[in-house]
Amino acid sequence: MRQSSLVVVAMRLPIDDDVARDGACEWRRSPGGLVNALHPILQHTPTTWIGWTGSTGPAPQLPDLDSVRLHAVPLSEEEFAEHYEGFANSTLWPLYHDAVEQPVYHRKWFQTYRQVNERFAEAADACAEPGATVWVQDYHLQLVPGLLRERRPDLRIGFFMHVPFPPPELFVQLPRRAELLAGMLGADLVGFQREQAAHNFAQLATKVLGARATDRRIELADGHLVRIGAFPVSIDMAELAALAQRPEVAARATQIRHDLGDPRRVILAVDRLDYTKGIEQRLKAYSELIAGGHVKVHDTVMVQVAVPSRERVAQYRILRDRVEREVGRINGEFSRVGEPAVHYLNRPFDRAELAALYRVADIMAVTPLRDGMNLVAKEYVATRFDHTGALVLSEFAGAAAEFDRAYLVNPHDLDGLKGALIRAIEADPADVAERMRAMRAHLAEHDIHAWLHRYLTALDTGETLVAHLKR
Ligand code: ADQ
Repeated sequence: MRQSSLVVVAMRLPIDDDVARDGACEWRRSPGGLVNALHPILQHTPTTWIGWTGSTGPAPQLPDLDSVRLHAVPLSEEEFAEHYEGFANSTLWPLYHDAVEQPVYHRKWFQTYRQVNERFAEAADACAEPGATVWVQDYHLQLVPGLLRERRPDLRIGFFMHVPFPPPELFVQLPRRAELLAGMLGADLVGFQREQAAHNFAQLATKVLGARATDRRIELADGHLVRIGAFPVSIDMAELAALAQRPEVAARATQIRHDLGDPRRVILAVDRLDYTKGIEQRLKAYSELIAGGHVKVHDTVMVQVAVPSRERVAQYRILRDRVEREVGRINGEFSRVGEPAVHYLNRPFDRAELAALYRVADIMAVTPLRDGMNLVAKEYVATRFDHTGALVLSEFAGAAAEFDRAYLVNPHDLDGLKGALIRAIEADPADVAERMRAMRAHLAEHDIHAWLHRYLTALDTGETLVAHLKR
């Protein structure tokens, strides 16, 4: 086994897997994410990425990816059902998103969750050289920092939560709440998307474990000190901006607009098909705008991209049926021949096609009911190099803490949602440009390279790791 001085531990390996069981399009798999940002480190630091391929059965031997060593962790069919679809995505995911769907509790699922977390911790132990830095990602692997610290007190361990971390009133529902908190507290640094999440975590450490905690640090009974804080994740703005400016992407954008009937305005939404994303509320708001005569189908069209996700989980199948029924209802009621009111696209696209779509969007509607960050909002801003385009953004997306110049909205308030869409549709172009400029300036300063630098600096990995990073 080759040992590395930096080990990233994430549920998924950073590879595109066409046969992925859940059909999900998660950030970990997007080629422009964390792996690219790690690039400047890789020439100097042997790095291993530990994760699952997306297929059940024995783990394959994988070739290095851009000099990152890939270490696949196997999952059996039963583990996939009980850890990934079960405890991670039917218990923790809904609970962490304000319980917008009822979390499901099964004792057996937690046992399997722990078993899979143990396997990831064993793999990290095997791949980490003495004194290495291990960076664990997200809610699928919350027990790994604790399990790993027991085995390897010599390691520097970071944990980052990509999804929201809920207020104590919700978290305390969890039957195994103390174990889950203690698992995260095995890390030296626990990072969240928003300050509020760090605050919730500190309160829980006090309430459930009796630790001494502030919003910056938690001191455990055994003297172990854990630093906590907000590290809002980001995207590679420069890369996406460059892609959006390519002539073939511009040509494709013109073609898409033409295919849409050259409408005066295009409203775009791009989501994983998930009940946290507020897709139904958004469609309803749009249909009420048509019904109320605020928008006319031939001059304002809506494009809803919704990539299938976690399709074997019942709540996701039910959502898909409901969304498709609503799209059918709206189109049945308001479309004219050759002029659908809603263009509904239910499949993944490559980055260039996505960039072309963002270029077409005069209004981008990002209105999740709750979201850790929401990278789509940042991707849209990255592609609007000419400072056009209005972003309608939910207050409940992590991105809202950074984009206070977006048209912010409470997506639970249907009239408020309609009002924000109308404000964005009717906005003065000078106001739109001024808002977009401010958001782009923020994003340029806070891109994925800055995120990585801030996190690794806070984790105190030593000069050798951060010295080579782009800022
Ligand atoms: P997700 O819930 O998956 O991520 P999000 O942040 O919006 O949500 O990222 C979705 C990604 O998928 C984006 O990069 C987007 O471009 C891509 N995508 C969407 N539709 C696509 C399509 N049709 N084809 C191809 N790609 C598509 C979780 C948390 C978020 C948090 C991220 C990162 O739920 O809150 O922002 O992790 O931390």
